[in-house]
Amino acid sequence: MLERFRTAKADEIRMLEDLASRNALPAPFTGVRPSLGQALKQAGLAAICEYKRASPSKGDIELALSPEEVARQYAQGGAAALSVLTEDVYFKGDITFLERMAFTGLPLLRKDFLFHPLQIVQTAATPASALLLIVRMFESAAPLRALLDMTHEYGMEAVVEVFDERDLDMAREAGARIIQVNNRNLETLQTDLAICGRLVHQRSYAEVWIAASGISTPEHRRHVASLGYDAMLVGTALMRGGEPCKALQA
Ligand code: IGP
Repeated sequence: MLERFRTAKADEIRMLEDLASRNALPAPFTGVRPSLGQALKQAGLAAICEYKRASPSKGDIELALSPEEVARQYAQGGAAALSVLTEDVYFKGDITFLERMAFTGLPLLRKDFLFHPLQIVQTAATPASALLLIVRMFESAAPLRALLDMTHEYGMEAVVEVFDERDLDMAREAGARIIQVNNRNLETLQTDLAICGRLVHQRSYAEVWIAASGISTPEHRRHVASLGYDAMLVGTALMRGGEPCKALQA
């Protein structure tokens, strides 16, 4: 599946290369980017609430709710940060959602398949505080580090997604400070909450740790909190049923 996600970005990268050749890349956003890392390092388990309209494993999830409406409800529901799927082919996202959800003042995480330097430049033109880098999309730590450094140079943070210990080693070698453990295997799309339990003993307190995917009940939330994670990232369970935030209360 990861290879297909990569291929889906080819047109966008070509478009960015064309803009670059004409010196017409968008200028970096000049407003304030609230720190994601700081927002997640509060006491207790922080919630990163995701605007996710569709996914490859679930198909359409919720197409009727606008990004503005969901951002408003998430902010009211106590989200520490918002995650925004901007990938269009499989997730029906759009990069303009970032701008449309910025009014809450919460840190925004751009969720997409990013592996090319021009995608970092593209993200820097939006109000995103952070962007996702998935270790499995990189062959070694060096190209991952190059994108991480670039992200930091633009005043953004990188959330580095890992699935196993090998990924974690590579994330650290590349200089990652925010680690996201994905319970969903991006090759098979299977979710197993045990993944975030398996890796957590490796956690260092200097890092910010996020548990992501498949968290859908108050029991799941309590489990992730008991493991000592700084934050959980939830999409599907919040988007479903048109009532963002209801699923994880209680
Ligand atoms: C959210 P869920 O199961 O709550 O909808 O999962 C989030 O973890 C998921 O969207 C995600 C993701 C990703 C999507 C995690 N890593 C990488 C696309 C790419």
